[in-house]
Amino acid sequence: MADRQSSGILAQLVEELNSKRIHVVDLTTTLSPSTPVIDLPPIFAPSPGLTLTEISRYDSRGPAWYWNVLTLGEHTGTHFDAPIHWITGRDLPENATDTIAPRKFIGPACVIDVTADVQANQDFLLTPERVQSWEATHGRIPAGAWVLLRTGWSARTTREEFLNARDDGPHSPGFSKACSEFLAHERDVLGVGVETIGTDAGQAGTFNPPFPNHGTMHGAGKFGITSLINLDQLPPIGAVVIAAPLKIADGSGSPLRVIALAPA
Ligand code: 23J
Ligand code: MN
Repeated sequence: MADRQSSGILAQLVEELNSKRIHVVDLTTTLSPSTPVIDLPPIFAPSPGLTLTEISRYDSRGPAWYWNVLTLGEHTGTHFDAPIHWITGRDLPENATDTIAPRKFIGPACVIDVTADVQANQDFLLTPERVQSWEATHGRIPAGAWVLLRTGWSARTTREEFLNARDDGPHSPGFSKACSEFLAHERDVLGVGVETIGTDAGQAGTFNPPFPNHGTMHGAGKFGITSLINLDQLPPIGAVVIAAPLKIADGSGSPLRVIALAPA
């Protein structure tokens, strides 16, 4: 009976997908050799973008098959940040791409729209107060939710616009340290997802401490997802995100396909 009921829920899910009452939103950018990677100060080692090398393409190297070799940094394009990525998460249990419990790859989405704020200020930081005013309208962020920061940044399609570097470094929105602490500790989120190249603001290298969202989230065993698109196709609550990184042994993250199930 229990089996019947649970398979009934899943059969209903398939039916809702078939009838388009639930639609599948692709939150992933296309991964290509021109996908931008984060531009750290030159004193730090850079992460390489994607190189695709052909093995064969229906030719003498393989007459009936086409395939490539990928070379890329783990943190390229739409990608997942595991807790082990940051020094604050280095000793946590189940902190790498191969050891995170797969249950954590599925969670409800809370989408916070700050597009107008970011239009006025490219360095906009989400604050706990702003999250609480969102909660006053949409309800409390449940434990195990993804908080997706909708900034409109994915409309910036050239590398220059997307990285938005000036003489004093990159400028893009993110989270205040207090906000990351609030989401990790007061709300117990799965993590945060952003449209920008990293889960910290462009200027976060100059913050004290530097990169506070990485330090806070990963120190609390939480995740990050970057370079999301199509967040404007999600409701503030009610969508479910599926985000499973590659099972790289001791991996700090990976490119992935991020899918949302959204009510039509
Ligand atoms: C390394 C150092 C700083 C940052 C990052 C990586 C990322 O954003 C990343 O992709 O995790 S801010
Ligand atoms: Mn990353």
